[in-house]
Amino acid sequence: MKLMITIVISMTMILSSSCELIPITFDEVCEEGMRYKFYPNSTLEWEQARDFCESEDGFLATVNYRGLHKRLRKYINANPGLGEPYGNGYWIGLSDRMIEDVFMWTDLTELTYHEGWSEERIGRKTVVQPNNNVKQNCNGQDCIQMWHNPAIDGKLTLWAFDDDTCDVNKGFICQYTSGCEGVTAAPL
Ligand SMILES: [Ca+2]
Ligand SMILES: [Ca+2]
Repeated sequence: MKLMITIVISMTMILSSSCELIPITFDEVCEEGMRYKFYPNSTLEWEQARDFCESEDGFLATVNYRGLHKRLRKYINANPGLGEPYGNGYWIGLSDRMIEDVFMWTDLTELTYHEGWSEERIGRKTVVQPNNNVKQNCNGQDCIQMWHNPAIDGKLTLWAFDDDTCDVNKGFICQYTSGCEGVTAAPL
């Protein structure tokens, strides 16, 4: 039954709009020739997730432009199976592990999309990420997730960027350059 619902949802998304990501299975989507695969039930640390993606000839997802970020988060919100990843988020391939506050993707290119960071109001305070929080680990936070922020639960989750401790276990998104040949989404 669940499988049927998943298939129906996927088919609906294929037919609904050419502006949507193109799903392959419910947890894989194509965008601009790239394939993105979600691993919501993973319990890997950032480095383990990175190595896993590389062992599959991929890499931890590079989400370096607004249109891609928006489409990925819309896709997650539209698929119940993706909405509650282990550890409240998906690791992506961004970190400041080498130099504090210099955020780089796993291919060592720098972050150029800066609007993706989480910004939340808690009471009168606005908490802006990255905050390199040292509460849980004195070394701070150097690995980036697309965050299912529990503080804004109930609203449509933005899956905005947040730095977290690298040895936390959570879901992740791999990106692959193969598997989407011939699949074209509408331009942004
Ligand atoms: Ca940091
Ligand atoms: Ca943080």
